[in-house]
Amino acid sequence: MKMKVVALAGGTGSAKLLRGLSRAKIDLTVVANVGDNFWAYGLLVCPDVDIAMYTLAGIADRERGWGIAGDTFAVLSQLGRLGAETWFRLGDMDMAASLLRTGYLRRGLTLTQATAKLAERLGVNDKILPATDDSLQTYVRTPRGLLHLQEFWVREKGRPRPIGVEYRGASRAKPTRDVGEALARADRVIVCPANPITSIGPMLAMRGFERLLSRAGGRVVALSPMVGKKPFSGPAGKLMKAEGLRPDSAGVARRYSRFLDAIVIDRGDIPLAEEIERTRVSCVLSDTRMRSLSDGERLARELLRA
Ligand code: FO1
Repeated sequence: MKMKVVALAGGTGSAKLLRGLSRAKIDLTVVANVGDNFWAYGLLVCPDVDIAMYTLAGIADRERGWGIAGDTFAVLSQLGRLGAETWFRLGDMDMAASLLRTGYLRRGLTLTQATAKLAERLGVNDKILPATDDSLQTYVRTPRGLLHLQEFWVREKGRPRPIGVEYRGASRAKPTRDVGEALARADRVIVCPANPITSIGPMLAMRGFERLLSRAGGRVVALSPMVGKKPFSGPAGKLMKAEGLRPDSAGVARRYSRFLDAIVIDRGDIPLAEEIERTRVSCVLSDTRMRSLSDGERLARELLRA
């Protein structure tokens, strides 16, 4: 019997590890963040669901970290000509998934069902589950007001000073039954190297999600997204500070300490190991930077053993 592994995933950093995990001989279920979901051009775009789907289908644009390799932007150009704002660069092929998804949702399918249909058509063998079927979106509080995560990160290029984060809808959103069942059955839960505030944070903000993790079948193990005070990608450091967390692997371990059994951190962060272990999270040292597919495969193996 294959080991049942559930990976909690966000965007770019997570995708690199998912590529490695998909090559291990495991039964993989990805629980994807929905806090980045964004209505653009009348369509629901689900960046973290889609990057997981494109990665596992082998068509992701790995360089950019989002969208489909070789995509074009003809529709976006025409949208611009017609007067739309085009700062959110949704590619032509990428748009196809959002078009169908929006249609499925209008016909009454859940996001989970819509995702399963799209992933199947793309030949994905692993399971991809949105963390919730309810509306849950991340907003960043800044001196210029409240900005949706995509407005903060893409339109404003992460420049406004974040003061805090709001997970809109979190008090009503519930993890889906599929997510609950996958976690209960899991032999191992892996928290991908994702932004703890904007990628994993929305999941943890849902009532009951941390309890599901604490009761998960197997050990819960994270790969830290931080090396020193820098994240692999994105605005994790700034947002961790805004939320009162130290922007390093010890801050990540502290945020997850209620449910985490072990964390893999970079060898360069060895001075943090003792502090992490004091939170009763065991610490494994490794080379955590993923420069190649083989780094992702090696880290996947280490996480399955940790
Ligand atoms: N990121 C950008 O930096 N610029 C973009 O124009 C952009 C468009 C985009 C379209 C679809 C999609 O699924 C993702 C897209 N992203 C873009 C990535 C996205 O903003 C974030 O990196 C993720 O939300 C973080 O996980």
